[in-house]
Amino acid sequence: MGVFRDDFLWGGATAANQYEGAWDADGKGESVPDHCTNGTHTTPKWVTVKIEKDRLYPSQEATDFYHHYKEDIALFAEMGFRVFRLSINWTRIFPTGMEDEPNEKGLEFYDNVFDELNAKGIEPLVTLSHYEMPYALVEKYNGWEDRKVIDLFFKYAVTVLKRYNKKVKYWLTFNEINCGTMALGAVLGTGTIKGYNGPMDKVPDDKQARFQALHHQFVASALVVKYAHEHFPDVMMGNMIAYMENYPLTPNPDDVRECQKIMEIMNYYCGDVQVRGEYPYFAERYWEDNDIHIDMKHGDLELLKEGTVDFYTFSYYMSNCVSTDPTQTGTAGNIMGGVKNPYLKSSDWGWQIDPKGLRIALNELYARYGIPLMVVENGLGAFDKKEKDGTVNDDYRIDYLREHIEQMREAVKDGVDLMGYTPWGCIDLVSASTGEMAKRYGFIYVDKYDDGTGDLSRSRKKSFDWYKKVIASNGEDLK
Ligand code: BGP
Repeated sequence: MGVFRDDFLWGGATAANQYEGAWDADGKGESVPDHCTNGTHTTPKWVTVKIEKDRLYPSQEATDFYHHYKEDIALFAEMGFRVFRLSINWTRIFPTGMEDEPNEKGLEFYDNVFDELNAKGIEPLVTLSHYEMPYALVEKYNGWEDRKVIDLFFKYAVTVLKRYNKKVKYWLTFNEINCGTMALGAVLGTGTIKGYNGPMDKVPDDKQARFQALHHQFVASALVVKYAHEHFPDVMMGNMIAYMENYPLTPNPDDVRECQKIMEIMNYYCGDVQVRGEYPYFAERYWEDNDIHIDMKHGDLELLKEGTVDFYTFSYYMSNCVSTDPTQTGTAGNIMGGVKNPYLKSSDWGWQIDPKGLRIALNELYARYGIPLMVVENGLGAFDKKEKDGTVNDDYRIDYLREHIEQMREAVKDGVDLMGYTPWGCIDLVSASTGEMAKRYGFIYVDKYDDGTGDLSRSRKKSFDWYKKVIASNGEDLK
């Protein structure tokens, strides 16, 4: 008997906005990432109100899954994938989010993709919204701040659930919904960026709008989960949280309490609503301290109770330290901030590598929620070098993944119910935080570069064969 369940869902994860490309093909509308330029590790990407001719918008072509899906799915099948995580691009189905009728061409595309996956015995795991808000809804409603967006999202979700419920069993409502608790979540998540033209890290931070928007997303998520449960008893509905383990830098109780506060709001606020069906006890104090006033309608709180998820999924890349000492300045990574941990190494993008943190996270989450868990993103964004003979010797990626899988095994032995594992960017795609191609995660290399050049051809990296063995042995052979 192996450690992982026999039906463990091994696979990989992607998102339409970073992978699909074909941003204006077959009637697709513009979504927020189509308005985001490229950036780098040190220069933030921009959001522009208009699409400007002299700028590069990496998501617009991305790595073109739209025209390569058959080839890519064949490669995933060759690795033995049992599941493939992708998102449906809302603007492919409802170009502005506001049409009465869906775009049939967009629906057909996903029919083809799901048929191809099903034919290869790969379960699709579908995220309904992975940072893909229609830009028209940003302009009209300031994104999720306006309650009207709930109905528009519900219409979209019902359309795709009705169409694909026989082809897709596993669904997630919002990717990393808890990004909305952080300033950057205005771009990656709540879409509360109406009229904003500028770098992603300087978006004016409107906490009131973000937390109101989050409330609307919770209601929308619950509505969709409830609808799916009532109409399609075979589907399983999950949430998705960007989970980052945080440690107090010292045993100073001030650091410990500060760390606890960060864990509460960043990691648990959203998960508690989606799994337990109610706002956590600490929410009111947080709203009070931050002058946040949530406008709730009659029936919202009941609905949250009726639309709780069946399984909890999360991304895990790194951990951070928390300190109240103002002289501690070094930040870890470009996405969430935090203070450096003297015991850990970092990736080239400053993300601290912490495999044991994954075991800790799995145990904390299982103790808190007691429902099946799935790690739907994890991986190492790295500079890859293509050798003359075309190979990419990405031993650093293999090491990273091996160490994380080892810790997942420990967590399963601890008693955690873990359903599956889909490493992020199983094929190279555009980075969400920086818009780069140079930050690669894939087992499959895609010939595409930061200046927009490349012939989009696919090739296997060293990690491709390694991961194939891992899957074939159900996680026993990690050598
Ligand atoms: C998560 C997102 C993904 C993905 C990943 C890696 O936050 O859900 O969309 O991109 O992080 O981040 P990055 O692309 O910035 O390296």
